[in-house]
Amino acid sequence: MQNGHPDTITPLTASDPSSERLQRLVSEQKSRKKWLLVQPVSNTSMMVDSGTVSMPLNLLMVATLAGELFDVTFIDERLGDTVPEDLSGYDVVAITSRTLNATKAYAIADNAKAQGKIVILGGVHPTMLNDEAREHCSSVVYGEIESVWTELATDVLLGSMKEVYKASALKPMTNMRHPDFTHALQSKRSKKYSSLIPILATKGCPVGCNFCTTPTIYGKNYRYREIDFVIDEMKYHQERLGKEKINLSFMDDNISFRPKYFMELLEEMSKIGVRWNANISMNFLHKPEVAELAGRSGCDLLSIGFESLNPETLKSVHKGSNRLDNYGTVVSNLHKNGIAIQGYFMFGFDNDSEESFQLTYDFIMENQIEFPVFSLVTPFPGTPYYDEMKPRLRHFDWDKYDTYHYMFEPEKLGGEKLLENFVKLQKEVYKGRAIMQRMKGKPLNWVWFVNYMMHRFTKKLTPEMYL
Ligand code: B12
Ligand code: SF4
Repeated sequence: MQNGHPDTITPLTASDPSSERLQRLVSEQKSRKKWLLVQPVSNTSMMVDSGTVSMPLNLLMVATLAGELFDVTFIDERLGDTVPEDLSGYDVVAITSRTLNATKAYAIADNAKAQGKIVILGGVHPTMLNDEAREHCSSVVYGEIESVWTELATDVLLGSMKEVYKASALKPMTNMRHPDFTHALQSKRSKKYSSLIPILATKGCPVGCNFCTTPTIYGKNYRYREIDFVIDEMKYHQERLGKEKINLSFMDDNISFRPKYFMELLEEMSKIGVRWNANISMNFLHKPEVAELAGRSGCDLLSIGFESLNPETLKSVHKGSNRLDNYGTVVSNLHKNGIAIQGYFMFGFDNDSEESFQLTYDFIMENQIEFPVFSLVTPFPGTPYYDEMKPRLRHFDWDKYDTYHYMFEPEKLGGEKLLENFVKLQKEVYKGRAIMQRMKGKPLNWVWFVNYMMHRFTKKLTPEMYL
């Protein structure tokens, strides 16, 4: 037990021979090997890594496992901390990467490799493009670290690394351990982290949108933790911070994919007084009792991928969870229960026309969407959409894969009209008058502040920024 929180995973079980071997190797270590864990900052020109940043739960999970056997230094470059040029103090350099920071991750990896370190790359981008990533490191971890940890840690101790670590089966998540936040709080700059506490209840999303990496990596799998363990982790944070009203942010791909689990989780959360937000798909949000329970359990905001108001586009990307005739009902159900909506809208599809922008504007204004987020459709490497669009892609510079660069010429609109309308829509939605209309009657809270920041930001936008 740790501060009343049960240690739920037993990675070193006596019954598993590979774990036994790892245990023996650990006990034979003369001194603990030193790991440097890095969250690279991206080189992208847009707002992506600026201001307050969210605590990287992915790298924290790596640190939590590694910290049991090794000495861990945790560097999150997005805080302003930098990786030293001279890495002589470390044995292993392990770096997480998404596509938008892959170039930076590779530069750090190349430097570590040149200094003879064991270099491990993990995260979405190395998983999707492991041949490319292998050029820059000793080993690539495919997917989540938990499923390969015993083998990886053993090989580090033996000094004999494999090129790729890929589990034949995913480990159940039911009793996943809670992350050790002390690693992320090592930095003097950790105050730059958002006050939202990252937490995970489920993993995977079988909806199967063709632009998303989740179905490619985790397939049709949808796993979840025991509700008791999730609640226990929340109580641990309440205790750690000395207050009941803590703000949690679920890192789940789609927290509501299994309605029964979701409703049970919310019922339990409603008893402990936390506030929370999450990504969610629309699959059953049209049912009033779901929004009612979400509100009662402390939900402040839900992030919903509306993506498009064009049924042809939704069909073309296989977004089966979105039914246009439900959009309005979903929004009003949530609003009735005091839940704000972060609505994601994508542009740049072949079916988009000038009318798509007007339709989106009208939808946002009529439904008073509090926090609309606009991005340009980005075929991420490894997804079916990437394979389909590859011959038409304008960029293979990963710094531009931040969803704020125009990736291909959409058939109906052409590039110029796409960007002109994309910029105009953002400016219109975040004009002072439009903000007042969308936010009318809403409580004066951080959502207003975000709108104010977006107002300032969108004023400066030009089509050229997205080229
Ligand atoms: C929650 C989330 C966010 C949150 C929080 C991000 C954060 N601070 O971590 C917010 C809302 C801020 C966000 C923002 C964005 N996101 Co996002 N996000 C996610 C989501 C749904 C879950 C990520 C997560 O934390 N999962 C829980 C952790 C525990 O699991 P994990 O990430 O899979 O990590 C495991 C493994 O990858 C592995 N691992 C990871 N790193 C390492 C490192 C080593 C060394 C090893 C060995 C293993 C390892 O072990 C980990 C533990 O099991 C993912 C989808 C997904 N499943 O990846 C998209 C996803 C990562 N996001 C994506 C995108 C595009 C974005 C944005 C660009 C969107 C935008 N336009 O603003 C920004 C970019 C932010 C940034 N600077 O990186 C894409 C990235 C695609 C790509 N190829 O890069 C994803 C994959 C969704 C998609 N469309 O496919 N995101
Ligand atoms: S609903 Fe969201 S998480 Fe699920 S496959 Fe589609 S984009 Fe990915």
